[in-house]
Amino acid sequence: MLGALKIRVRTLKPFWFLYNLLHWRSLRRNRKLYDQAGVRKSVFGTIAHRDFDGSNGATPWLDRDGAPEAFASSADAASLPDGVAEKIPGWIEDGFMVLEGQISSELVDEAVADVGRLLDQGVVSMHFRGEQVVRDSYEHSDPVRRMFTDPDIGRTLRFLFGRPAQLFQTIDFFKGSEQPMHSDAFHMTTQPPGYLIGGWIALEDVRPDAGPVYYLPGSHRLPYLMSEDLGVSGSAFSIPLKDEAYGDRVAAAAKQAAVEPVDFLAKKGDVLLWHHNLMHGGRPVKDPDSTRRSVVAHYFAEDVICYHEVTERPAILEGSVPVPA
Ligand SMILES: O=C(O)CCC(=O)C(=O)O
Ligand SMILES: [Fe+2]
Repeated sequence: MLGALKIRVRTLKPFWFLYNLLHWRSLRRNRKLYDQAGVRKSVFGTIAHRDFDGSNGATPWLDRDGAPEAFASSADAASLPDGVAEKIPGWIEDGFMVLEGQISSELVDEAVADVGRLLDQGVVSMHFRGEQVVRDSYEHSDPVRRMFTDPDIGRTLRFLFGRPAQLFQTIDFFKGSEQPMHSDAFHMTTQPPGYLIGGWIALEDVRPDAGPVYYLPGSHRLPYLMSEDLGVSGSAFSIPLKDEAYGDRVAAAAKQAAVEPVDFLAKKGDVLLWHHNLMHGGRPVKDPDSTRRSVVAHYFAEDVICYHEVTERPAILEGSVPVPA
């Protein structure tokens, strides 16, 4: 009963307008960006893909036609960390890359111990999101921040975006997430689209029965699915619930494109970077006693509008940190 009421309140636009007003400090950066995008709306109101003029702005350079040639003639490729330039054609084609053993075992151990300490001290707490997770440990944990602001990762992100990256929103998982198939573009949206990259770090070796992350190579090149593709509509006061319609559309798009999922059997310290529109999810946890310690971050590029297409809310970027490149 209380749960249903909570869901109902969370669909009400006036509730979020007040919430956004309380976060005016972090939302005021959007005024300039909305003006540049020709959006004549309050930065405290709802925002969704249909509010933009359809031009979609500047597509990330590696998503444009001719990206392989643009990459081949890029002088900046010399700035990439060792071994990464060879992975760029795979990024263009498949929408992900793995930086094997990028984070040292010592730093991973430090981060795991530090999140444990933060939980014990009540600085962070468990949230239920299908599974128990810790949100935004990077805001409190120096080792977690050090993993995600690794300069090799920063240089790679800067190259992929063509702009500096900001670290935002981390989620620590203790067990497999079993997350339904999705692309982050629907949950954590940017305008122009394509300026968000998922960064996932294995904090232990991942066993096949522990609910590995999976991804669908090449699915990032399918059209972005936005609210107007779902056939759901809200009202002047409420935002529609979209999860079910979205899940159906994603499954249909993957089936039509005949792209098959690939499990990521990561080793401790491996980093997986995925494209904003790459379909991915978490496999079922077959062994209920298994753990799958991992932590994921969402990086966005500087000077883009960040919002949540699913809830039509602007993203509150409080706490986000620049990633040195
Ligand atoms: O760790 C997982 O299983 C998936 C996490 C994910 O999809 C995300 O955070 O965007
Ligand atoms: Fe995701």
